[in-house]
Amino acid sequence: MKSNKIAKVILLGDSSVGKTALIRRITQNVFYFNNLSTLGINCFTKFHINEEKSLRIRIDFWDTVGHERYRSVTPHQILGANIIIFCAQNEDTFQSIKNFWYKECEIILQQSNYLKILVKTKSDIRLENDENLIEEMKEYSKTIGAMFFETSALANINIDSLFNYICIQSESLNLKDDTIYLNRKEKEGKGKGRKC
Ligand SMILES: Nc1nc2c(ncn2[C@@H]2O[C@H](COP(=O)(O)OP(=O)(O)O)[C@@H](O)[C@H]2O)c(=O)[nH]1
Ligand SMILES: [Mg+2]
Repeated sequence: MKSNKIAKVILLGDSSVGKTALIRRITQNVFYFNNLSTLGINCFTKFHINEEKSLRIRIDFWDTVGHERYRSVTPHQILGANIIIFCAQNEDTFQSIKNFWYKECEIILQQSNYLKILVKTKSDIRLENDENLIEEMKEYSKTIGAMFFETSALANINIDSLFNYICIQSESLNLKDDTIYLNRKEKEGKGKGRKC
């Protein structure tokens, strides 16, 4: 591959909206009713390869490992993010996106050009006010310039569409290089090394 890149994806939203389940479904195609996985591992990876463009993108999905319970986002978790997926399941958790998670991201990421996605999770569960909520979420995504998806990790709804969207959009984002240079000359020649 001529070009190897890394895309940093962060999922944000209140506790229990289904962020971990979404990551596990996207990256491993599994679903667990009780996600013990949040203990320890917090980054899951999936590759996007475009043979025609000779491009390989390592897409890292970062889970928020319980901090969301205290609604504390530390800048280092978010800094450098290329894509933010805001996750909400119902009216309350959607209000949290508007009043907290999105605002916090805008403060931390400021002028950075990051891709925004708004996801309504657990769409296998029908809620009383679902139609209104979906309309509200669509409207809101337009105002913040986000793409909107209704997903279910349990029923595997729209998971592929979401991942495909991430892959296609990643190709035109300004991503970090993931090329490992074997010797210094090669690195100096290209002017781009791997920063760890
Ligand atoms: N019905 C349904 N339940 C889900 C779905 N995704 C997650 N859950 C359940 O919701 C709970 C919280 O999910 P989790 O991924 O841990 O939420 P997180 O705190 O945002 O990471 C767990 O009991 C999951 O099994 C879904 O798509 N549909
Ligand atoms: Mg979790």
